[in-house]
Amino acid sequence: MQRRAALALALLASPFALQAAEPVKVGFLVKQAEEPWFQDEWRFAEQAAKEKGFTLVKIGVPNGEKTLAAIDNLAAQKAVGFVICAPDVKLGVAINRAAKRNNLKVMSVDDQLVDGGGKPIAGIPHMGISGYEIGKQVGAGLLAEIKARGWKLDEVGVLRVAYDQLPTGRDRTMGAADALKAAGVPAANLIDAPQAKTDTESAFNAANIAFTKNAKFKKWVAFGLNDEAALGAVRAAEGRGIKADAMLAIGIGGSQTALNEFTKPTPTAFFGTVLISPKRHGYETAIAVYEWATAGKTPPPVTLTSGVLMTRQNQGELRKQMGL
Ligand code: FCA
Repeated sequence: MQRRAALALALLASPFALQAAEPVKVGFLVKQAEEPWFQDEWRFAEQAAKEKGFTLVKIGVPNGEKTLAAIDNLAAQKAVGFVICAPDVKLGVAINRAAKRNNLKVMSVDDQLVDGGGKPIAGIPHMGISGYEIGKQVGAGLLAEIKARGWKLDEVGVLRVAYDQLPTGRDRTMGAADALKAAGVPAANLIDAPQAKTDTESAFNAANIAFTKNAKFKKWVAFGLNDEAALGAVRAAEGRGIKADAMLAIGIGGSQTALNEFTKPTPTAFFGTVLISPKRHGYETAIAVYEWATAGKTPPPVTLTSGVLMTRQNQGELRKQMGL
């Protein structure tokens, strides 16, 4: 009798046993899949998946509609959760709701999700960079090179390629602007160039307008929230005949966008970048969501990572040190 009961139980349990044998799925949703930074994050998240034995589902989510569709898609695939860098942080409430409805764990990476009032959403763990501090490193790097070139602070135009609707974007570029102002760059030399998106083309367009309006400056420094922003400014300057001897830009990232510039035989005005870690952001967040869903280990509410200035000279060494 007892044996029969045990058999019946085993039979009952078997559909679950079958399900458990299927690999656990974790989503990784990014706003700009074509950007090298996000390719790197995906690569390191894949590494995590391989090591821990789960399946990574990578989806590009360029807008709100695609984001919500991707979450439904993950639910249909029986994923346990996802990491997301959303196309608009104000989608936070909708993303949280969709995740909860589908019983999916959600963690944000790079861009922290906010509610309607702009406040981070409690219950969505986040890993991002220390935006303001890293911005200050950009500023310090520019100042050191301004000094090395013997430029006077008051003759230099400062181009801030701005994407202020994204808090980390604003923090980063404000950190750089504050560092330059604190060192004595006149506030009037600071020119904002608002970009419509966070890619090179948008930065190029924004910078072009700013250069046209401020032709009085013959020397420029530029920065933005990422390497693409800084690069857009460099390309726009080149188009107007402002070359590496009169222009200096430092980005944030250190992925292929920056490396391509560093490997050109003749140095461009893309002087450097603050190298941040796609390895930590991709690998650690993917594992965090996996362990949260499968072992009940809640990730810390906020983790902020640091960066280090990378130039043509130290790129090889630095990337090696960071395991890239
Ligand atoms: C934001 C930017 C990306 C990258 C990331 C760390 O999402 O748009 O380019 O800098 O933060």
